[in-house]
Amino acid sequence: MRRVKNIGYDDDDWGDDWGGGYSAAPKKNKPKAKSAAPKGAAKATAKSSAAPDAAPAKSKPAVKTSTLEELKLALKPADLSDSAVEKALIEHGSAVEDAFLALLAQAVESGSWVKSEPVVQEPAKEPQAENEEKSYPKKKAKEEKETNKCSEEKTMKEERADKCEKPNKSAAQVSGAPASAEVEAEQVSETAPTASVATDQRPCISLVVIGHVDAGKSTLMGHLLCLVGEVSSKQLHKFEKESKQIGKASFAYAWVLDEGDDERERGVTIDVCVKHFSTKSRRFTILDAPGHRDFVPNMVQGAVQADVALLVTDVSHFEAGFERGGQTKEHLQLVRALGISHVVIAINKLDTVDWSQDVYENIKSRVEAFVLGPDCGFKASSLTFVPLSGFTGENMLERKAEQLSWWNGPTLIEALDKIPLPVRPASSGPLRIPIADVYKSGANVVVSGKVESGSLSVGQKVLVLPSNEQAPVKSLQSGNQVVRSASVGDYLDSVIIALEPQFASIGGALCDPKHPLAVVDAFQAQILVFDVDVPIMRGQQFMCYLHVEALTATVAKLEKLIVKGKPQEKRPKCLQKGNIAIVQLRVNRKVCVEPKPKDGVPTSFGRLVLRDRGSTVAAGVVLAAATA
Ligand SMILES: Nc1nc2c(ncn2[C@@H]2O[C@H](COP(=O)(O)OP(=O)(O)OP(=O)(O)O)[C@@H](O)[C@H]2O)c(=O)[nH]1
Ligand SMILES: [Mg+2]
Repeated sequence: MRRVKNIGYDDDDWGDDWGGGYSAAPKKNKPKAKSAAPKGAAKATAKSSAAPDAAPAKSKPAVKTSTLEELKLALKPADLSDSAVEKALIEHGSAVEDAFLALLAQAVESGSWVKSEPVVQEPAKEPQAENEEKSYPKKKAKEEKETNKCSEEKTMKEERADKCEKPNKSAAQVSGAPASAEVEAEQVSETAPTASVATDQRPCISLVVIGHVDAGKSTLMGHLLCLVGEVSSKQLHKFEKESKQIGKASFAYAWVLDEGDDERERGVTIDVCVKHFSTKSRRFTILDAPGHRDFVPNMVQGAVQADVALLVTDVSHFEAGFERGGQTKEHLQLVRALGISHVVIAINKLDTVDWSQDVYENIKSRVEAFVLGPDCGFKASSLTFVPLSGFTGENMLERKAEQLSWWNGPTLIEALDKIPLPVRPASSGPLRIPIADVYKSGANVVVSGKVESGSLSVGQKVLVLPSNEQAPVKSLQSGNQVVRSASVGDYLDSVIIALEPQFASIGGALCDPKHPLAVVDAFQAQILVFDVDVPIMRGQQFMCYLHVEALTATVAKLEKLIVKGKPQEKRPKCLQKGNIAIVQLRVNRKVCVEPKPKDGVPTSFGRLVLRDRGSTVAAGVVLAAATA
C-alpha cells in the first residue's frame, strides 16, 4: 500500500448519510426526517410504521415493517417481494446495510436491477414541494463543494507537497479525484441509490492534454471549463484575486487545474489533473498532463488512461518546444505508442503574433510533417488543427476576433465534438479497471480509474488485485454524478468498495472475479525502440510504465528481432533505433498484466513504455504473462 488518504468518514457516517434508503433505520431505528425517497413512498412508510402501534393485539412481526418498506423502496427497481426482503433481514440479524447489499447483489446478478429504468419520478407528476425535497441533497452537495473547496485545497496541498518532493514515488498521482474526494463521498452518501442516477447516454471520451511546458495547456482547459459552465464565476474570481496576490495573475485559468500549492507557486503542472465536461454529443474526461520534462512519468500515467489527445503548441516559443529537448515530439510519440490514434492540435497563443495566418500555416506544416512521418505514424484523417488563444478564449467556443476571419475550420469545441469514437474492448468483456488513486473512507475504500473493459454496477462483487480480495461495490460516481453502473470508457471518480483500505493500492486493479488478470513479475513484450544513444542490451535496467504502474524493469532476454512483420531466426545481441523486437522483461514487484489479444484492442494493462535517464527509449505491448 503506497498511499491511502483518509477522507474522514467512519461507518456511522455512511449509515447516516445514505438518506432514507437503506441506512436510516439501522442505527437509530427510525426513518430519517429528510428522505430522498419519493413523497408517496414516504407516506406509505409512515402509514405502515404506524400500523403495529394501532394493532397491539397482533403478534409482533419478525422485522420492523418500516425497515422492510424502506428497504423495498431503496431497491425499488428490482421489485422485490416482502418475503424476500424479510428473509434477507432475518438472515442478516436485522443488519439493514448487510441485507441491502445482499439483496442488491442478488438483483444485479439476476439482471433485474441493471435492466430496470431509473426510478427518478416524472417531474410533471410530482407535487412541487416534493421536487424541492428531492433535489435538496444534490443542491446542498454542490453548495458544499464550493464552500469546502478551501479546506480541501489545504489537504491537497499537503499531499501535493509530498508528491512534489518525490515525483516518481507513486505510480499514478492523478489529482482530480483527490481534490474532490471528500465532497464526492458526501454527495454519494447524501443520496439514496434511487434518487440520483446518471442517465446520460452520450459516450465518454478520455482526453489527455499534452505539449511542451508553458504551451498553455492548463490555461486552455481552465478557460474551457469556465466557458462551458463547469467553473463558477465566483471560483474564477477567487483564482484571479489569489493568483494576482502572488504575482502570477496570468495563471488564473491554469489554477482551475493546477490545484497544488507548489504547482501554483511555480506556475507549472506537476500531476495529471482530472476534470469533466460535455459537448453536444460527447462526455469528456480531461487529463491535463504536465509539460515539464521532469514530469514525463506523470504525463505517461495520464496518457495511458486516454482515448484521444489534445496537443497544445505555443506559437510564441515554438522552436523551444519542438526541437530536441522540447517535449512536443516526445509527447506525440508517447501517445502514439500508447495506442492513441486521434489528435486535435491546438495552435495556441495566436494573440501574441497578431493572429497571423502565415505563422499558423508555418507551424501547422511543421507539426503535420512530424506527426505523419515515420517517427510518429498518425494518419492524416486522424488530425484536426485549430488556431486559437487559450488566454483570450478566441475560437474555443466561438470566433469573435476579426483578425481570425481567415479561419473557416472548426472551433475547439466543434473539433472535440466531432472526435470519432475510439475502438474499445467490448463492454461484454471481463471487467478491468486500473486503480489510479486510492482514498480511505472509514471501513471502506474509495478508488478511481477508467473502465478499460467490461462494465460495473452497484452491488457487483469485484476482485481487487494484487491483494486478491473480493468485495461488493457500494456506490459509483462518474463525471460528478452518482451512477448506478459504468461501462467501458467511463472514468470513475469514485468506486466505493466495502473493503478494508489496506487491500487496495495504486497500480492495482479491479476485475471480474471469474476472469482475473495475471499478476506476474516477468513477461514477454514486443517493443519499438526509439532514438537511443546506447543500444539496448540484455541485463540493462529501465523505468517501466505499465498502465498506471511505475516499476524497474530488467531486460532478461532479447528473444527475436522482427523485420517487416516477420520474426528473425537469429537472436539479436542488441537493439537499436527503429528496431522492433520481442523481449523478456523482469520487473521489481508483482504487477497486473493483460497480454494483447490476437485480434483486438489491448487494454492499458497490456501497454508499456520504457524510459532511461529522462528519455523514452521504447514502447510496446505485453505478449504473454508467463514468468521467465
Ligand atoms: N498570451 C497568451 N498567453 C497564454 C496563452 N495561453 C497560456 N498563456 C500563458 O502561458 C503561461 C503558461 O500557461 P500554462 O497554462 O500554465 O501552461 P501549461 O502548458 O499548462 O504548462 P505546464 O503544465 O507547466 O507544462 C501562463 O502565463 C499563461 O497565461 C495564450 O493563449 N496567450
Ligand atoms: Mg499545465
